[in-house]
Amino acid sequence: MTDEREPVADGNLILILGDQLSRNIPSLTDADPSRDILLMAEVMEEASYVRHHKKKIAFVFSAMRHFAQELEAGGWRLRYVRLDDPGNSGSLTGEIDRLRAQHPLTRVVVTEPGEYRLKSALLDWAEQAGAELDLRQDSRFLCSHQRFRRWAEGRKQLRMEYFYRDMRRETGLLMDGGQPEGGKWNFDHENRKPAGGGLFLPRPLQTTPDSITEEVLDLVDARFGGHFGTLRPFWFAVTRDAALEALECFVEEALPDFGDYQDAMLEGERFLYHSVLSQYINAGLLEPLEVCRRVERAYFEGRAPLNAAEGFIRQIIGWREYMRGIYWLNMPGYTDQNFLEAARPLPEFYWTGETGMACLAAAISQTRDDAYAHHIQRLMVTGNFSLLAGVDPFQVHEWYLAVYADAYEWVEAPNVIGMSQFADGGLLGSKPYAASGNYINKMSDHCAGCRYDVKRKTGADACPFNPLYWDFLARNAQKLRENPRLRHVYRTWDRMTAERQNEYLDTARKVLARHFGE
Ligand code: FAD
Ligand code: DLZ
Ligand code: SF4
Repeated sequence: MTDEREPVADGNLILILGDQLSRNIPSLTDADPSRDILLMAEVMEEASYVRHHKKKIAFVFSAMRHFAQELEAGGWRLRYVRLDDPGNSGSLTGEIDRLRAQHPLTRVVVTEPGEYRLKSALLDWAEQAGAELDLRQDSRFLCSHQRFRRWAEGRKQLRMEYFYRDMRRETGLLMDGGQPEGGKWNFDHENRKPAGGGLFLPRPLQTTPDSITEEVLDLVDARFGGHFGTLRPFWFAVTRDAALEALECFVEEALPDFGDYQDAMLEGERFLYHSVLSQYINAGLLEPLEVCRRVERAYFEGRAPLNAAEGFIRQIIGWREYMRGIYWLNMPGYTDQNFLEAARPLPEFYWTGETGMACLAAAISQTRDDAYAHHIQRLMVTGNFSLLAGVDPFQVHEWYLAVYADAYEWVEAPNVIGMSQFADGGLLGSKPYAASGNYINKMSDHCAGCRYDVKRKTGADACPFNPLYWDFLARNAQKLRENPRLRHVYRTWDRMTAERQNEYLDTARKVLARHFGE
């Protein structure tokens, strides 16, 4: 897949990143196949800036190789650099240099990288090399950085709901003239059903690896064997066609119940009614808007209820766009925030799943096996535990960035630093997502099989989330007590006897000692 034809000087060098696997990216739309040379490169720097899950690396490399094959079949001049190619420089800028040494192309065209880190590296490189770098806005997103900045300017508080309504108006999705379909913007109060036994549980589409993927799996096994996660069985889609099949499978089988059971968790059921499409959308195999239009169509054809279609579309044109806006508005520096001054190290069991807490063991072991956990597991189980225990948010952020197949900093960091760990002090969310074991018990069946007792608040058998919840509130009272959404819980704390408070704090101390060796 290496272009060895005559040197070219008058075209552009177009760099396509591993999460830009779409023909609609702006760096390709006006490209000239007869003059321009495309560059795609598997490089150690991208594969190891965090120790990505093995399945994530395999997914990205295999999807890159399949996309490169499509481009070549479409007549493009493409240099594809494999990780183990002799001479691979190890970095994307190094690969640009190597290609320019052979073809003295003056202009480098790139669709803007999703991560600040890589955008800065490319800008630094261009300055040092004296090269012309044409960075183009990523048109796969609905809201540009400028547009988000304008929206945010002058607002005392940034809240997703108002941003989302603008996106609905702008896209026309689920709109009835100027009004939201069904008369309401948001049907979330219908979306909090716990799952029970006897439900029909669909499975996301599972694809059998072809020879390209098998070769990548062997490479990942050999080169990244020490990284977190189980590599085989590998079942992700790695082409646009297969990702479209996965979308159809979701719309047909899971979408109708997506809304009702969005917050539910069930032992042994990893996906419930979630779409498991985020890795495909983030890598470019699916376009966010086409996914939303498909879901809207299912609603108008009577194949999915409004609470499901609206809930799903809100996640994409609302949360996903909003998270990206927050990230670029606050970088650099957003990932270093630590409003609650949390300083404990990430517990070892986040890497092994070896813990007696059944909810955490389930979330972490499926993360290890599938590089996937759904939103409520990420937010209310692994995220909630590290928040309550006071784990350093940067370590939590690095864990999330490494372990999920859909993890890129632009979407992961606002979810972790902002939404889950409240490390930005409330820029993104109005209160911390802190909860005792009661929430997990209500939304899941994990507690029934747990060695801890969710009903016990203190003592050796108490569910650790219970004492940690009060310890978190007591520890952070100075910073959180005046939060209007927490006043009632502080009133409950204040009404407890000093003896009861001490029982909570004492049990919390023992839990922390057990997990952090304090
Ligand atoms: P579904 O439940 O089927 O939702 C549909 C789609 O909506 C998703 O595919 C995704 O594109 C979008 N979406 C839903 N929630 C969010 C959200 N909060 N932010 C952005 N998009 C959203 N999502 C990532 O894509 N990458 C991450 O690295 C990531 N890290 C997260 C870390 C934490 C602590 C939390 C709480 C959430 C994180 N999310 C992340 C958001 C969300 O959990 C995942 O998008 C979702 O679980 C992916 O599974 P799914 O495709 O089955 O989603
Ligand atoms: C995630 C990833 C990995 C594992 N490897 C590569 C790679 O070798 N080459 C590449 O171009 N992209 C890779 N990616 C995706 C990039 O990390 C991603 O483009 C940046 O983080 C910007 O979002
Ligand atoms: Fe999790 Fe507590 Fe329930 Fe155990 S009892 S599963 S630790 S919430």
